[in-house]
Amino acid sequence: MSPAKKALITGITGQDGSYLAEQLLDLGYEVHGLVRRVALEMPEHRTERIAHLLDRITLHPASMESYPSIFHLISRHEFDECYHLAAQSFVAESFRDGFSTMNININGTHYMLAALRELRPKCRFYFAGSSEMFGKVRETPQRETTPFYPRSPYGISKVAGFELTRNYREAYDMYCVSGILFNHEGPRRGFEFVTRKISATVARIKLGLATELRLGNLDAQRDWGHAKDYTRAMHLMMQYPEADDYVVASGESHSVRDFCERAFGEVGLDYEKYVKVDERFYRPAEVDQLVGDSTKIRKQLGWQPEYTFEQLVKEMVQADLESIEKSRQ
Ligand code: F7E
Repeated sequence: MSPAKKALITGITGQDGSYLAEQLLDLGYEVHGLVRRVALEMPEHRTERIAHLLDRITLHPASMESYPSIFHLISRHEFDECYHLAAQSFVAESFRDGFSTMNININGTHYMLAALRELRPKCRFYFAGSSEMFGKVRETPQRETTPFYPRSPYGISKVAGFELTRNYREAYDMYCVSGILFNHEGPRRGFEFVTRKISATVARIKLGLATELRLGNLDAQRDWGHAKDYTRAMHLMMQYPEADDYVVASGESHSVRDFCERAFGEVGLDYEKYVKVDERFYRPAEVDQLVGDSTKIRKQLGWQPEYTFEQLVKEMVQADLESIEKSRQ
């Protein structure tokens, strides 16, 4: 039997990191995670999404802002695959503090690539690209060849990471891929993102704990899928003999308003009675409409999403209802 493959996941405590870690463990991988020191100091708060995996994975403290800490970690383990998911990923926050978003997202990616090149040039590298790179879209639907036009410091940082990843692939003959993932959600999504803000507030309203939901632009349209399907796509990309870039998307676009309507409908309520538009949640520059064309990954790698939009919304609302009810017992 060949030895288990060793994978390193940066951002393992996040939504995608936690699903990916589960999937890699199921496939027999030895899973390592790079985490901030503070996560190890307060595991009950910072590692909630991977609490059920802690006895099966190895966590290493390091910082995306420190090349020596990344170098040190990579020098000590012969990783076969590295999934670089760590980032400041909240677009609105990137307008408030573009400098730290750029620093973590661009330099962090560069440090990972540079350390791998120096120490483990055979290790495969995955970069978490984003549909935010398309921004003010140049064509619809967006595919791998669509030009980028980012509309936020976050989007700009992802374009830089994408280009760095491509450049390491071409200049140093390293196996480096980028997944251009459209929005992907689920019950483990952070509360600041619109889908989870909606599902959590719907559950609170239904259970009498809240009376309204304040949102920004209800007309923004996104191509929403389930994070579990998208982390499966990350692994698939890394198994193909040649490194390449792929769009991962459902191909369906829905507005924030549609999401509200369906989520409130799930508990028998009319969203129009509860949703209030609040200027504070508008962004200085918006990405109005995204919809992806994922023909390439579907044809080349046989990827197919298992969740529909309707199932996604239902699962998120039900999970929030259950978790509030459980916390009340
Ligand atoms: O916003 C609108 C908001 O914050 C979606 C990240 O994972 O996906 C995500 O980025 C839309 C925007 O996600 C509120 O203006 C209205 O048009 O859930 P979001 P995002 O910005 O699309 C991409 C692919 C990534 O890579 C990112 O890392 O919803 N919206 N009202 C609101 N958004 C939020 N957060 N809160 C509101 O109250």
